[in-house]
Amino acid sequence: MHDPALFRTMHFERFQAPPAIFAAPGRVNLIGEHTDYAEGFVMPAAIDFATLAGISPRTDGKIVIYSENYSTERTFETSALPASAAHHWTDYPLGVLSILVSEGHTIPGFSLSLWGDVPLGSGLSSSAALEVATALAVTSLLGVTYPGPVLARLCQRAENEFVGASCGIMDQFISANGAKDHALLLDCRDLSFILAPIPENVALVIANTMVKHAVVGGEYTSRRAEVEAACAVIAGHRPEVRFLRDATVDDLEQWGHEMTPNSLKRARHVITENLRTVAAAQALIRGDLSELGRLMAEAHLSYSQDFEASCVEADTMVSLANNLPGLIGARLTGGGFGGCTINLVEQSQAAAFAASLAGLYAAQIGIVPQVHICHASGGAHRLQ
Ligand code: GAF
Repeated sequence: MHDPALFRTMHFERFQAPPAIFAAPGRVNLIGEHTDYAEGFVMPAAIDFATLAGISPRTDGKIVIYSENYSTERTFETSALPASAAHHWTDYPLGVLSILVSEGHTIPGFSLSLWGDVPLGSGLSSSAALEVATALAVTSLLGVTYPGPVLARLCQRAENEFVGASCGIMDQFISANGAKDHALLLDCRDLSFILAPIPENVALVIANTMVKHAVVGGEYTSRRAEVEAACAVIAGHRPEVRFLRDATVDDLEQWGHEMTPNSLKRARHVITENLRTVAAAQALIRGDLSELGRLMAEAHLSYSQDFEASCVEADTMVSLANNLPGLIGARLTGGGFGGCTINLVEQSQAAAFAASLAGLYAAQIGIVPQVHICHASGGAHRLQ
């Protein structure tokens, strides 16, 4: 189904109408974890795994959504769209529709086909890819074009307000605005960004621990609450601190004793991670790969020890990578508690690195991991 022509044929045969087709990528985050909702910095790249959305209009007042991945079709009436999540994959496209309605749009009938190869539950933003692909498809039908950052914010709202996941802006932003061969340093306060070229001789090797990751509920949400509690303590003394983005390590030294031990550690991760992320972007831009690798290693330790968002499998994947030839830097990427590690690896060594890492991990953990050699890709777009 990688072939858009096959996807077009599939849609046509099912719905007897030619689709307009849109693609939105997943992402890998090089550094800057759990900093987005603290209005801090992140540096993700879009990757060459994506969701395709094919759309054609209908005249019977129905919205029919078909997922090729789940081989399932669901039908809704435009006059009675669900108002809340049903804990089903359709929550993501329906969430986008719900936000578009809240923006004043009237949703017409349409047929929507979906297919994606972003591994699910792996921390590579399959949900954001689905939301952004759907949003591009539906807005094209409406004849509306939103700038990438605005589209990303609408999709984040779909996830926050409809799906019920308290994620930040990173995943939707990079899916909508990624640039081929570049990482993107995003300031999550004002959504300004700069692109940092990834040198041609550097591969993004993504190693899946095969431990499932989820943003809805659970540890992601409790970490976010601990971060916000730490911020509230500092804001009690310095009201100008609205998010941990505004706080410093000195603040923790002064007022950390008023926080729970966990909140203090979570805040230390977020505050130092913001500094590391900006420094990492500068290192990448000036081509200082050894400094970038050092910052990624430090970020992993902070994520594992202070934020406690890693797991035995991810720590093992990172420490095995650290001993392999060609490694520039390795860390757990994404929301945490499983998912994938990102390994920046010299391109010439990438295939051997991937094979060795998979073998060592399988021998030590007893699970065969998926290891992908990826490239930074462009953001969401219409396919011709
Ligand atoms: C998940 C969330 F969706 C992002 O907003 C971000 O917080 C990330 O975890 C952690 O950096 O991907």
